[in-house]
Amino acid sequence: MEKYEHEYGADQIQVLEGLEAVRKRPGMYIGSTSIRGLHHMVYEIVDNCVDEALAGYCSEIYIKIEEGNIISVEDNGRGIPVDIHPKTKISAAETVYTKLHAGGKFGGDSGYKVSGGLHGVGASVVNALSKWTEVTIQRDGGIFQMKFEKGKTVEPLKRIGDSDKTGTKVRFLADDSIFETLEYNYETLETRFREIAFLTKGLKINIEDLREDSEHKAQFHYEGGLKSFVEFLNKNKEGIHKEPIYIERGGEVPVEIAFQYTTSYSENIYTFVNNINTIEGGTHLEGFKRALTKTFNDYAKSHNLIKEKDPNLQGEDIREGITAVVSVKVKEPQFEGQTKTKLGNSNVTGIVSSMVNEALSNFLEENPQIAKAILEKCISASRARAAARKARELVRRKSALETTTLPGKLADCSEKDASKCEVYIVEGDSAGGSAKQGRDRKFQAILPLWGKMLNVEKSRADKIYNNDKLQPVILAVGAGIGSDFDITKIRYGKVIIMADADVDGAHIRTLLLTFFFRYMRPLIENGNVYLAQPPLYKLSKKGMQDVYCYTDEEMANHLNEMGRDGVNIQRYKGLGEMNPEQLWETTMNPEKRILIKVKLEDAIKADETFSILMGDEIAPRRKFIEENAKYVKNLDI
Ligand code: 28G
Repeated sequence: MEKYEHEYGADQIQVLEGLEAVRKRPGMYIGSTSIRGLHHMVYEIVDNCVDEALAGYCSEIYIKIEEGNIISVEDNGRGIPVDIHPKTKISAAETVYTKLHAGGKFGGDSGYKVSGGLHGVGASVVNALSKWTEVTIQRDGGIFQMKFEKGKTVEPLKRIGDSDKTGTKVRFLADDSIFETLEYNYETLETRFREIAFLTKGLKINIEDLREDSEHKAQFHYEGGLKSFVEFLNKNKEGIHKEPIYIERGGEVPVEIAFQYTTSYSENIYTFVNNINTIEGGTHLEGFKRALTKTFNDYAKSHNLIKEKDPNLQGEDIREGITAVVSVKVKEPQFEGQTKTKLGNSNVTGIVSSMVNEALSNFLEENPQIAKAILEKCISASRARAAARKARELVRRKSALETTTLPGKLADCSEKDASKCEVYIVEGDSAGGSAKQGRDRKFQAILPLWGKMLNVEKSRADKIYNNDKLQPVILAVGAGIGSDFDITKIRYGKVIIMADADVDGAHIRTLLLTFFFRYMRPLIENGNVYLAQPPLYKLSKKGMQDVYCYTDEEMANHLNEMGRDGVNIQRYKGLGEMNPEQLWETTMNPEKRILIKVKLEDAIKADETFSILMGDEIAPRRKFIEENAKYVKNLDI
């Protein structure tokens, strides 16, 4: 009891002021008030269940989206303590829900929450941003309940019944005067809870959508932990060894790692700190990469797979085709980087790398077949990289010699400030011609592409440099590719893909997006890639201005407005059917056009999509196309 002393010392007014601050500046505490922040409300509560699971007391969580966008979360842990502090007369549970705990996740410089250490952080923020919250606790033989409105206690904790079970249940309705929307996206929540289940071996997570017209539910439970995660990530790829390699160590910085090599050429390493996806990597990632490079090189030399005098295999070669998940738990994590998702704690590098060195070298000694298969792939990656370097140098030399470094087909713009410039990558020569005539040549450049594009998913970097379809794109963008890519060198602030609204158009769009995703990812991350949206229909009627429609729905609405009689409907099958003026008016004029920004919401989803669409496996591709048969609406890749 003594240890609560100082925690309960703060007086009640202080507490209320604390939660008022949350309502005044919600973004500081929950990240944003968009749907993103709304989803964070659920994550904050579920995090508390996960903490209880990590402490070893909770094995199952139930999450429900109830009618009216009420969220219900229940765990079978110990239940939040209900004892009342003699001085403040407030229960421990009420304190958790009304006291603003130091260091909101998004607030200022304060520390982040550490899973397994700081129960309840975030619960008061969720409470403050909810119209109402209801907490029900089972423990000490009883059922206890308390209720809040906008963070204020309306019913303090009281015993409402008996129970021999234990656990916590929280229901809340997010405040619609704070959030832009209350419509939770089931898929988003499901994806995150699947991820948490992978990251928390053995934990059962149930999610159910009970809203009208939505019938979804799922249970996630992985005894394999990260090993299952890697199997999941590789489900559409072909492994070069059967099972992921798995490493787990406890201690001061618990580390769990799984990885598997596939026949693909891309490198997919996902890292987590305290279950938070560290998109920008950091010291844990460095440690893992360092150990991979060292251990594989040591093994290759000592087993004569490469000669003693040969140069070492480079990290890049050793990571070709790898899918890995690295998860660490750090007591006081320092997050750095633009989006604060880069681990900074410098001691973590050595901890991870020495652990992986030891475990991996043992593994390779015990599994020489697997070692050989992986190293053969690394060695051929290394050869391809050498060829790619030559090809790249050739491109560079060529461009240094020629008066212009730009591809011949490019019609460049006159503006010199790259941030104001746009390049339209246009499918087909005829559409390219119209675009060249229709554009505003001050700031709009046109690069026509024609013929069959290379599928980068099935090729190595050397092929890409040499490819006559991609080379113009690389040169026009002007910032290199792969690990050489330098976003500060891009020649256009907007790279706009303009393709027909048909199957072929969708195909070329996907090929280009795959290329940008695999070889110019910062371009997507930085929001420089756009899709032009040409109209699907033109409606004309005597005495009225022509109306362009971009969707079927829009057309139906306009037809009703215009009165259907005497309206001529032209369906555009391709960009080539529009004359330069029409193309400018409908698709290129910044005042009128619709541009779709390509966003990288979730790299895991995007990787999955591209390996399904572009990879070797046929069954998942058919399934994906069937499931997404409707014209691609959601362009977050
Ligand atoms: C259902 C939705 C969200 C939770 C617990 C369990 C304990 C706890 C939560 O303690 C207060 C402060 C530091 C110990 C801890 C129970 C120890 C013993 C808990 C949840 C007390 C918070 N018995 N389960 N908080 N600590 N589940 N689920 O919130 O000293 S929060």
